[in-house]
Amino acid sequence: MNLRLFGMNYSMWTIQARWALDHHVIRYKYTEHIPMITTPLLRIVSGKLTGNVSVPMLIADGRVYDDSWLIAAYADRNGHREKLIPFDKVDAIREWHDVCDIARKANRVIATDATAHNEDAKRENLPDFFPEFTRNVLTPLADLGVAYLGMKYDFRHSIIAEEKKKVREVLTRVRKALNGKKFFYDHFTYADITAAATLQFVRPVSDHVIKLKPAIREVFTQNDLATEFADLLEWRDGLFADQHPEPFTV
Ligand SMILES: N[C@@H](CCC(=O)N[C@@H](CS)C(=O)NCC(=O)O)C(=O)O
Repeated sequence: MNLRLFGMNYSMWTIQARWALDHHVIRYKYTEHIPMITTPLLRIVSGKLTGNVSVPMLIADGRVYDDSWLIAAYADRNGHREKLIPFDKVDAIREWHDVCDIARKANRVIATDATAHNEDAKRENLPDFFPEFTRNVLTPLADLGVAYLGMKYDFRHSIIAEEKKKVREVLTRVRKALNGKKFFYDHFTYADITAAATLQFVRPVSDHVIKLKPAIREVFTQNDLATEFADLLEWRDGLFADQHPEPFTV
């Protein structure tokens, strides 16, 4: 079977989709999406010529799965390892996906804002095919990228403190539900994956698992929340060590 996954290797949504596929040892050809630049390619492969297209996007059996939840469900239907979304917990786990999505979206606002104020991160964000000597003159392009994301997700006027409050509320719920345990439920499920992926933009997981350029790592790190939720970061690192010790293949 020929599976193709489009994603952004650092993105919280891509991480959770890939983790679900990897859990079930489902192989796929991975293509890195570069906002604006590979959008036409996404449109062609998905047949979605207008409206928003987003990653992760899985093309399997001639079908398009353009949402991390749908990809996790696909992995569960087609894989043979323990279910990540067991039938008796679909609603509860979907709720964790939605609750964590609030924090992921807030994290995206915070990280994009941090990128807008960090020239090195903007330079590092430029696609790799631009040679080093062109990068300084190309930062306006990176600015355009930041403005594009701002427009797409309409967060030009968001206030960072309010976004942090949303993340804090979600992480407090996660902490309460985990209550010092290894998993949300009696075994590893997608609820653990979705919460762990959300923490990528509080403090990214080690370079060994997902390699990031230094300034990008910096703008994805929120020192205040990382200190406040150090216990959850420790849990997340343990979960990766246990359940996804190998790097995500690029
Ligand atoms: N509902 C989607 C949301 C995915 C999403 O927001 N993807 C963003 C990642 S930051 C995206 O595709 N951005 C690419 C672009 O704007 O071109 C899911 O859960 O998979």
